[in-house]
Amino acid sequence: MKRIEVIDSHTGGEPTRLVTSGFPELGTGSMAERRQRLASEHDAWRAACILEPRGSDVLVGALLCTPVDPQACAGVIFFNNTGYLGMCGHGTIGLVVSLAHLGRIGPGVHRIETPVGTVEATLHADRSVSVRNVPAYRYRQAVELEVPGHGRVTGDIAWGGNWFFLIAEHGQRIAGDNVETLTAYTYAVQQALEAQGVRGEDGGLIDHIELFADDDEADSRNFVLCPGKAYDRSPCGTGTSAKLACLAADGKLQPGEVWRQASVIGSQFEGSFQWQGDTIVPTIRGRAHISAEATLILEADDPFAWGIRL
Ligand code: PYC
Repeated sequence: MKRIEVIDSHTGGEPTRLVTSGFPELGTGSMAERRQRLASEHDAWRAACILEPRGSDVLVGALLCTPVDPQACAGVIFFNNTGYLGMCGHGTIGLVVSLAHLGRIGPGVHRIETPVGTVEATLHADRSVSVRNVPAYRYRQAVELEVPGHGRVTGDIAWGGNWFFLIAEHGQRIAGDNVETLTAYTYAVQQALEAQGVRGEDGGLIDHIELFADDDEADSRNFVLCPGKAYDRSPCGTGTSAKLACLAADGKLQPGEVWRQASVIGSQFEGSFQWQGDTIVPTIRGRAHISAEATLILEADDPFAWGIRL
C-alpha cells in the first residue's frame, strides 16, 4: 500500500491538490529538470493523484519540492489530467494558502520556484494572495486561423507562463449555462492550432484557449480551456497575465492600473503590470480556500490504483 499526503484547496472555484509527501524523490535539479524526471520516470504518480477515481479532469496538481535557492520558500511542479504545466496562477495562490494553513509561512513575501522561473507571492493580512508572475508578452497579434465547423477565427498568441490563444470576436455566449458549447468551440480552436502547426515562439504547444466578453461586475469575463479539455473555474492566473500582456501592447492598460478579470463562474482576479523591456511583469491577486486535508491510498490489489486511463 502506498500513501500520498495532500491538501486540497480551490481558488475562485478552481481546485488545486498540493502533494506534500509520498511522491518519488526527484533529486536536487531545477524545477524544470525535476518536472522532466517526474514526466519521464514517474508519470504514474501524477495519474494516480489526478485521474479518476481519486481525482477529476478539473483538478490541478502541485507537487511541493525543496527549492534550489534556500531563499525561496518552496519549489513546485504543476500537473493535470494530461500532463504538466509551466506556471499556474490559481495553483500558486492555492499553494500559498495551503502552506499558511500548515503553519509553514505567514503573511509577507515568498519566493517560489516553478519550471518556468521564480515567482514572488505575497500573502496579505486579509488572506488574499498576489503573485508576481514570470514575464509575459504578446508574441503575435491578429493571427487568422481556419477552424473546421466554425470558419475563420482571429486571435492573439501570448505567453503568461503557458501559451494562450486569446479571442475577442468569437460570437459565443460566455455564461455558466453554456460551458459545453464553449468547450466544444475552444477545443476545435485548439485542435486547429495544433493541426496547422501554429505554435508559441519557442515552438511550444498553444494549449490554453481564452475567450472574452464584457462583464457587469468586472472589466472582462473570460472562458479558458485548459489542456485536457477542462475549463478553468477561476479567471486563470497565467491567462490573465497573457491578457494583461495584450492590453499593455495595445496601450489599453497602463502600468499599475488594476484590471478586474472575472471567470465564467463569476470569481475574480485583480491584475496589474509593470514594463520590463519588451515584456511585462504581471501581478495577479486572488483568494483560495482549503477544502480538504487527506491521505490518498493506493492499495496493491486495486486495478485502478494508478488512475483510469481511457
Ligand atoms: O491559473 O494559471 C492558472 C491556470 C492554468 C491552468 C489552470 N489554471
